[in-house]
Amino acid sequence: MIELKVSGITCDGCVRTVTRVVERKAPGATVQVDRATGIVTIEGADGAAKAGEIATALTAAGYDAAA
Ligand SMILES: [Cu+2]
Repeated sequence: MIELKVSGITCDGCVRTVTRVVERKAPGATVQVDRATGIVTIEGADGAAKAGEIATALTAAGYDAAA
């Protein structure tokens, strides 16, 4: 499981965008976005390299992400 702290998730549209970006990087994973805390939980994906790859993709999409 990967857990990322993501900033800039302000509405349901952001939740959908973040979910889509993560799913593209981690096909088949279960993505949960907590809008209040900015915690994104990715079940079915593991490892620091994958976490970094997802964080980079989220940052490119406009959402600062830290593993
Ligand atoms: Cu939004």
